[in-house]
Amino acid sequence: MNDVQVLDWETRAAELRRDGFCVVPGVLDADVLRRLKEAGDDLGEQWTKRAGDFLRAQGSMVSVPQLEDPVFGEVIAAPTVLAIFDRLGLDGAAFTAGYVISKPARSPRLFWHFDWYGWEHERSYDGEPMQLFAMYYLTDTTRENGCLRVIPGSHLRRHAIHDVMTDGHVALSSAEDLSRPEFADWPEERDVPVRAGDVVLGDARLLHAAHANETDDRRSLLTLWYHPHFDALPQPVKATFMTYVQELPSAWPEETRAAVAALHPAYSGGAEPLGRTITGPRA
Ligand SMILES: O=C(O)CCC(=O)C(=O)O
Repeated sequence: MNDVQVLDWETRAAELRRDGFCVVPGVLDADVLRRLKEAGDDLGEQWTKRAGDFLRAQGSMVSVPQLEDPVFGEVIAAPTVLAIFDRLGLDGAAFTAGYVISKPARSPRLFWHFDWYGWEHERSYDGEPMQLFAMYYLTDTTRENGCLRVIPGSHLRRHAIHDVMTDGHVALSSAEDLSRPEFADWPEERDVPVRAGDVVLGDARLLHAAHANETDDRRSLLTLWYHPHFDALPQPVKATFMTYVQELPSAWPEETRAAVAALHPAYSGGAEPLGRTITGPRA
């Protein structure tokens, strides 16, 4: 992992709070990127062979227990990543879950959604993120191969998409009806093309989607979920995040497993986890 040189961390920190996302360039070094890309593309290929069009809109959703190459664990627990959180004022982050999402060549767009389901808790409506995604795209991304799209500010402000969203992505995942509003172009949206090895950090409440992959190459990414200031979070939120934790692959070396396990949240109080809700911001 590279020692990241961002001169203006304050600007990045302000963007993340205001827009709901920011990009930190050049985080993965060439060797880690090559290993991640090989392993990520391979998992995506296996998924496509096995599952065919299941989750056509996403491409694949391969979770941590299946990420057997140790490089995934190395990236999850990399001191560089934790140092980035610290520089953004998001220290004390716990790690719960991760996925390889891999769009095959010539696959449809991903629908608008957020990764936050704790809207039942009042803290969802104030500024600070309780969950962040860290997305590492493993190829350079463009509009043509399915770069990320976001609606800046939608982590805190209500958007028309929030009024049509439904839970359960079954109909959306099969991408059968691309005329649905969850697949639409919206005037406020912004493309987030990146270089392979950059990391996109986003507030889990942010509305995001991806363009179709219209190229002949696979477009893979690793997305990881972190929870800054875990120890200070409300108890029901902590209890919820405990339910997100995924088993670590037994194929990882003990050292890698221990480094990731040290980032897992710890909560033993009696609070009930929050119900899964998709309310979205109020105003
Ligand atoms: O496939 C992408 O580019 C976006 C992935 C995504 O939306 C997610 O991880 O929630």
